[in-house]
Amino acid sequence: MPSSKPRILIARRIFPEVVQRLSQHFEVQANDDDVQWNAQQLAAQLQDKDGVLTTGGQRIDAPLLAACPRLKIVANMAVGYNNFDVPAMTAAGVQGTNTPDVLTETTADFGFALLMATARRMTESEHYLRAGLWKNWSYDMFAGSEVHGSTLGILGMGRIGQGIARRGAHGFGMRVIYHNRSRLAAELEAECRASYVDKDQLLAEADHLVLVLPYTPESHHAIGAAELARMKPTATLINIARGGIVDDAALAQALAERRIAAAGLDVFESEPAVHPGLLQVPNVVLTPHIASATVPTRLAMANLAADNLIAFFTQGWALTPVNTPASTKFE
Ligand code: 8YV
Repeated sequence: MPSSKPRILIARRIFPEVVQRLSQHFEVQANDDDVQWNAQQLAAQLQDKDGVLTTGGQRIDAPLLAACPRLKIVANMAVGYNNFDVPAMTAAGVQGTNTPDVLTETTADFGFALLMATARRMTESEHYLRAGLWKNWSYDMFAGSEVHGSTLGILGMGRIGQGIARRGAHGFGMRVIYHNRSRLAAELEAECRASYVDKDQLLAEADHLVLVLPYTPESHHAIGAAELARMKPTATLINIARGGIVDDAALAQALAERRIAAAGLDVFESEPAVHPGLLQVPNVVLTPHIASATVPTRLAMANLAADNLIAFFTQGWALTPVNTPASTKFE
C-alpha cells in the first residue's frame, strides 16, 4: 500500500539528525549530493512533493509554482527570504516560512567580528605576514581605525541591527546612530543606546556603517556611488545583509581610490562569484556568507525549518510564516 505521509524535498544537504526527524513525519527525498539545482531541475524534483525545505539561494517564483501544482509549503532555512516571490506564493496558495530569532545573536556576533577585522586590518596584515613580508616594526604598520568610542552607524534596525547596537554601545562605548524604515520604540532605543537619524546623517557621521536591512526592490543599491561619496574617507562599510544592497562595482572603485578606508563583506551581488575589483583591492575583508555559521545556530535554523513543515502538515499552520495565503492547498 502506498504511504499516506506527505512527501517533502530537502533541497540542499542539511544535518542528518534533522533529516532523520523529518523522516518520522514525511516521505523524504534529500539532496545528498548537495547540488544547487536550477529552476527546471528543482521543478522536476518537486513534481510529486507537498513541501520543500530550501536555503536562501533557491528562487521560488511564479513559473516554478505553476510548474509544481502539488507544492503547499516552502520552508526557508534562512531569516532572509528575498529568494521568495511572496505575492506569487500567496496567490498560488503556497505557505512560505523563514527562520527568525534563532540566528540573531550569532549573526550580530559575526557583524561585529567583521567590523573589527575590517577596522583593524586583520586579514590584510595576516596575508602580509604569511607572505613572509614582515621584517620589521614600524609605527604605522597596518594602523587602522579606532573601534571603541567611535560612531557606529546601522542601516536597518531589526533584531540583528539591535544586537549589533547593543554590542557597540555597551561593549565598546560607541555612539550608535541608526536609520530604518520605522523608528524603534523609545524603550528599545534606550536599551540599544541608539539615536535615530536620517540616511544622509547616517552616511556622513558613521565611522563604521553596518548594513543589516532586508533586500527588496527598494533597498537595491541602497549604497552606491552617491552614498559612498557621502561617507567619511576614514569610514568602514560592513555588509552582512544581502548582496545587491551595495553596488559592488561602485564599492570596488571607492576602495581602490581610498574614498572610504575599508569594507567588510559577507554577501555579494552575484555570489558565490565576487566582483573582480573587490578581489584586487587590499582594504576589504571578504567572507563567504557565513554570518550565521556556527554549528548550534545552523542546527537551530534547520530544526526551525523542519518544525515549520511538521506544524504545517500536522496542525495546519506554520510557526514562523512570511505570508498568509487566503486558502492554502492543505487538506
Ligand atoms: C543563511 C542568511 O546561511 O538567514 C539568512 O538570511 O543569509 C544565512 O543565515 C543563508 O541564507 C542560507 O540559507
